[in-house]
Amino acid sequence: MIKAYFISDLHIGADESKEEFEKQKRFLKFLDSIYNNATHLYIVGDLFDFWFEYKYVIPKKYFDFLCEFKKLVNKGVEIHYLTGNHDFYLGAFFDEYIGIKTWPNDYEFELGGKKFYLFHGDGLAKKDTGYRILKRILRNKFNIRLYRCLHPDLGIPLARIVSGSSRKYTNQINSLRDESDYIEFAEKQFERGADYVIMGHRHNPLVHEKQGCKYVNLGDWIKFNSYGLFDGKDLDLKYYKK
Ligand SMILES: [Mn+2]
Repeated sequence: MIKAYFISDLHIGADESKEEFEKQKRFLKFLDSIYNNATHLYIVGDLFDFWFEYKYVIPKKYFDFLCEFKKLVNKGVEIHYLTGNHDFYLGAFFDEYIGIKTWPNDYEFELGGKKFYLFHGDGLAKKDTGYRILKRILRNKFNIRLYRCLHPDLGIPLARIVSGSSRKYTNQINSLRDESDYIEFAEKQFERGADYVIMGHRHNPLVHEKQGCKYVNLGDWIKFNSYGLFDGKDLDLKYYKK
């Protein structure tokens, strides 16, 4: 029996607020609630508000979540993690130490006879030229190596500032509430043969259907606590309630 869960845009570790703490608790409960039936878990980007992989250290803030994922993997749940614009550099840590497969861009696969296309969705909006340039800089190998030279006690807080302003910028683009670029992109994937297109980044849960194909935007866990669930027959957008 297939129970595949899809989540995105949790932005764990965004700040020190009470809301952030509540969100983290909520998400840990969610992970606990799927422990008994999940077969797959797909993280479609921006799980952490900031993840950058150093050679020797990992941020202690995320320890609880990494343990939960390890528990799921040990139980036999297959976990995939696509990079978002906030966790843009996932190194070998996830695969080597937790058993999570990471994908730097999009990821296509077949499950239960259906073709899935997954992508975080950053840089898709035509108005988002600024970000597309930034993405090239952030993902440049030389720049990554340069950033790694910073001590994590400096590098992580610095990245948090950048990450915070990037969140504000994305919110601005998203607040236009123009879904047309995303729908157009999803329909292109339908034409290429995808049954299901799943994205995030918009922080706005959405289901768009066309000729038996479905585009689901996963929303976020800041406002909506939304997630996708594929039970082997159909894909639905759901909302987690305690
Ligand atoms: Mn995003």
